[in-house]
Amino acid sequence: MTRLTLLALSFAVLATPALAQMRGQDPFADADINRDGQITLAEFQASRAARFDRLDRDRDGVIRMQDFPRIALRGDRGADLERMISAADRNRDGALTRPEMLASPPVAFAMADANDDGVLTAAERDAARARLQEMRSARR
Ligand SMILES: [Ca+2]
Ligand SMILES: [Ca+2]
Ligand SMILES: [Ca+2]
Repeated sequence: MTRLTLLALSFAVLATPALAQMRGQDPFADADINRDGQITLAEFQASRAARFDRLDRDRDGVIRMQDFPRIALRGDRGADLERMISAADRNRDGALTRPEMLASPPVAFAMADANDDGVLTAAERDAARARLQEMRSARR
């Protein structure tokens, strides 16, 4: 897989209407937990755990395609969610557990961390968002 494909995958779930309550389509929106303007890997992982909890709407500890109403999964969006689940679903049972999600590589973080110092600055996040916009418009 190309790096761009991996980035697209990691952003994919954010495009689902089931996540409409989340801010926009920005995987870093809620990640700066201590509000110092930078996102560490630990903060990013914590925000992924929170995202899992939001996706696991019936609180059974797993995310499945069946958790989402069909209307939320029309067209590309269903495919995007399916790709996200299968990318992290280590034991291939079609369900994504919290440990599975947290154990999957933090691709969005790695892609955005341009200088590989383990911290995302605002500038690095802006650059990642710009790349995402480019990919989205290229897909249309
Ligand atoms: Ca921070
Ligand atoms: Ca699984
Ligand atoms: Ca960095």
